[in-house]
Amino acid sequence: LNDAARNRAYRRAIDAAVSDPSARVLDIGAGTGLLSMMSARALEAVGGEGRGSVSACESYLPMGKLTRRVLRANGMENKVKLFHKRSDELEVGVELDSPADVLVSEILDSELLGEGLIPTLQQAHDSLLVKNPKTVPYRATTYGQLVESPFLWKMHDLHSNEANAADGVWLTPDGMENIVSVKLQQHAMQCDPLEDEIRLLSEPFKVFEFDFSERPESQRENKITIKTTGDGCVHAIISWWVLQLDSAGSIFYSTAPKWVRQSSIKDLPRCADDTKDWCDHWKHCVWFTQGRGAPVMKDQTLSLRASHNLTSISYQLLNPNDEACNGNLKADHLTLLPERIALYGDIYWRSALITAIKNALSDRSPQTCIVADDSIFLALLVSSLSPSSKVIAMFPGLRDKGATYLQAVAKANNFSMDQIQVIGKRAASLSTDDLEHKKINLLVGEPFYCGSEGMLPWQNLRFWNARTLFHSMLSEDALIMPCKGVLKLCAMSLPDLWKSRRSLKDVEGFDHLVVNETLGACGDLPGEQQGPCLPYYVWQCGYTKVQSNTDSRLDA
Ligand SMILES: *[C@@H]1O[C@H](CO)[C@@H](O)[C@H](O)[C@H]1NC(C)=O
Ligand SMILES: *[C@@H]1O[C@H](CO)[C@@H](O)[C@H](O)[C@H]1NC(C)=O
Ligand SMILES: CC(=O)N[C@H]1CO[C@H](CO)[C@@H](O)[C@@H]1O
Repeated sequence: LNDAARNRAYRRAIDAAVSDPSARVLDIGAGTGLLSMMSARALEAVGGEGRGSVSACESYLPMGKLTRRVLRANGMENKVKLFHKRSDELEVGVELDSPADVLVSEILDSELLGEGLIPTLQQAHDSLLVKNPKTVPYRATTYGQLVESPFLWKMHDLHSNEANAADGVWLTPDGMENIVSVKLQQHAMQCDPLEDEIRLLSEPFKVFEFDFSERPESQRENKITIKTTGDGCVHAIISWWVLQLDSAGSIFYSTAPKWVRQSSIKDLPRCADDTKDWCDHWKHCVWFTQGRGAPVMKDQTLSLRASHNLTSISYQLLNPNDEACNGNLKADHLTLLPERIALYGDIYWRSALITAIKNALSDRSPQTCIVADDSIFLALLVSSLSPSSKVIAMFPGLRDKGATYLQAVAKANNFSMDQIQVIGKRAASLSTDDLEHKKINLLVGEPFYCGSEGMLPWQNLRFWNARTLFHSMLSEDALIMPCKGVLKLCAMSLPDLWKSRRSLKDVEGFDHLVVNETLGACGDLPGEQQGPCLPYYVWQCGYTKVQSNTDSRLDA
């Protein structure tokens, strides 16, 4: 809603599409009702009041209530018919008097398809729309570009990075290179901050086109021939999309990276105007190529197979050098987020943990060690460094998958599963029976809780909570690692992020004051509604500047 370029583009395209006074407009996924109100206003402008109609559906009830408040605030409650339903629960003859001849919608995510664009369009074309309806947007096109980027490589190739660390610990032993990996999917990420680190290895290429005025196929495949523009190693495919909003082809909106928006490559429509703001709601997508990536030479011709199903687009580089990617992942396979793969391959982080555990084990041999969290790294490390210890892995998130994984890598790391017990429950459910009435000598954690990724940093104080719960089971000289947590704060200027979340007033002529409390906007709000705490990687926040010293701390 704060994306003025998007709003303006929709407004212009809706004004162009709603040209017939008897138009029946359908808005799927109404949100605050902005597109419906734009349609109702366009209808009035062509004298369609009382003749045409605007119907909207919003299935998420709290949002639907907000839609109603916004409609009321703008005197539109009688001009837009709102249904708290999914579009596939609407019927012509029940909610709709007749099939709609204009479809307006904005159900797009960074990857384009993730919010169900295809099934929604299919059902709308089958049941809710006339033949050859007008649609806003008119068309979406996805693009990709081959890049070399050590930063992105570290986010998925754990095996090679672990080999470089040469510390003898193998989360991904030889022959099991993919046993810990990122999900084989597009990962939404702001790529502009990587601009100086990325080497482009091809021009942007077109991947798929989606015409909203036709019933889309459920799946398609496209074999793309790409000429490389430099020597290097293809670590990833970065992709984005461009919307053509009007049928005439004069209104565009693009989520392309900065380097594409700034160069004027022919065939690539530029943004309607180049004032597009940084945005948090649509990022670029990164598809990691397998393993070390595909080495290429300048002017080489590569084949890329792109395919999509109902909800996502995937790629396969058909290159003799590309390490074959085995789609059939085994049961012992673990998928982690790219940021965690990068951490597990980080030589400094590894050596800090290895040193801490070696120190803890040096002056005695602990009999009972608890891994309080989901750390496969620590479970493997303690077992392998101290064969005489009993290791109890809580693995509250990984559970059996964690046990199966440890079993698979045990031999390569020289430990035996006999010394490991995986509990697979929360800390509170550990009993003295599990410990065979022995005391805990070593309590460790990274901390890492599977499923808590992307939460606020203090969620990791859960380790402290576990330590408190285990208190009576700890031996007198028990060692706890980490022994201390320091939560640091600093004030920052984040103008891009702030702008993208600032409270709303007028959006293309429609009063949105009523939404800012519900949607949790920043700025100008009374006291405690101000400053919602949201988890973000700072490097993903656009422009940033540190505004205070970084020594402010809260000790735990
Ligand atoms: C589409 O493909 C992705 C990636 O291959 C897969 O994860 C997803 O389950 C598939 N979705 C459907 C609806 O088939
Ligand atoms: C593996 O563990 C055994 C038994 O503790 C030990 O004798 C051996 O040296 C270890 N091997 C390696 C390569 O660490
Ligand atoms: C800054 C701003 O527009 N604040 C508004 C947020 O929403 C409340 C409730 O509708 C309004 O009273 C504020 O004026």
